Amino acid sequence: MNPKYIMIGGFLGAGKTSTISRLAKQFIKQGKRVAIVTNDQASDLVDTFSLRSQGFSVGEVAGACFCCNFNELTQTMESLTSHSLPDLILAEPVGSCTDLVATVLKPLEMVYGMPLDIAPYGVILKPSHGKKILEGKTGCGFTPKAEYIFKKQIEEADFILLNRIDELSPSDIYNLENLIYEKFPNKPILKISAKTGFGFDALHSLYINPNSDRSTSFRNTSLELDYDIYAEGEAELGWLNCQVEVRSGSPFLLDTLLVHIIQGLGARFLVQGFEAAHLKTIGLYEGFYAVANLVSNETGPELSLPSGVSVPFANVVINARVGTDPVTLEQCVRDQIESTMNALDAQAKITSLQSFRPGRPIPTHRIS
Ligand SMILES: Nc1nc2c(ncn2[C@@H]2O[C@H](COP(=O)(O)OP(=O)(O)O)[C@@H](O)[C@H]2O)c(=O)[nH]1
Ligand SMILES: [Mg+2]
Repeated sequence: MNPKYIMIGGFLGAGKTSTISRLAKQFIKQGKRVAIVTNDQASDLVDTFSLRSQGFSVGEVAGACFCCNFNELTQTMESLTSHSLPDLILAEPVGSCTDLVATVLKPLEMVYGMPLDIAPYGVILKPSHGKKILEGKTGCGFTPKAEYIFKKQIEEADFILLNRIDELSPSDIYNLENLIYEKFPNKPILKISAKTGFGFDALHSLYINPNSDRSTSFRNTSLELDYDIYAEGEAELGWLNCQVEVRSGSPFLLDTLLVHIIQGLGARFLVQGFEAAHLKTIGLYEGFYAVANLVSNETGPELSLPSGVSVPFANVVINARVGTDPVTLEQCVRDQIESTMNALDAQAKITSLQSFRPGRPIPTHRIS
């Protein structure tokens, strides 16, 4: 049997990492060998730290997206498969990328030598931004060019994963489903919650059921994409990854540290009118770890993986994708770190920091 390549797309903060983690656990429980590939425009990716902390075998493609760094994607897969061949490779592309069928899935199938069984492409719809963008409401937080990417991601999906079902009322679900049917007729929708596990049996069987493979309507979408709008939409987001060492004379709660950072950053962006696409942070100390997130200006901070521990030191990784320029973003993050240190009576040393706008996507291959 060839390894199955399952790529799960979706906008920043849609729930890709949470879905991959839950699916991986489900597959491992069944005795399957699973490898995960993460991806970011820079190094110091919270998702990689978080998935590795959960015990998964993870390879990271850093510095450019899968589409523009296709050879590194294949090399990473080869290094993950060199000792023993996994049954499944779960891959998470960058949340601001689209055109992934033409630039990743088709090249994997047609150019790459490794025999892979490529699963239908599921894209997660993020309700907080999805509702406003699909309704065509102006002032939803992102510009029309960034919204263009969001819609193109959904358009190229073989099926849509409507996530965070645990938070939606029956009428929210009804309205969102109708909006999706209206804009993307005939696109299958699967309702899931990566938090509670709702819908995961159906998702799991979709991936292992041979009838859902290429013999069906798999990847018949030929996406028409304006790369100028795509590039400008991506470049409207400021991108920041940093690592910080935090220490204090008296132990502090790791969870409180992370929530304070995320909450404070969220408040700064809200006040200044910068839309937060996704803020996430992980804190690590001697085998303990905690993760906190914020996925839009309207949702509060969430301690997604609590640690419950008090620590004298923590290595903290912060990733922020926000609708503002990188210089302002960096200043906000530096100010917030300082204010959190004052609140917790701790000291911080920033050991690495990258802040930039994503460059124009130039795919290694494009097979339309
Ligand atoms: N309530 C709820 N939260 C979720 C769900 N899926 C993901 N989240 C949260 O949404 C945030 C972003 O999730 P993540 O998987 O990192 O998104 P990604 O950027 O697409 O990889 C995290 O705080 C998750 O805990 C869900 O189904 N329900
Ligand atoms: Mg992620």
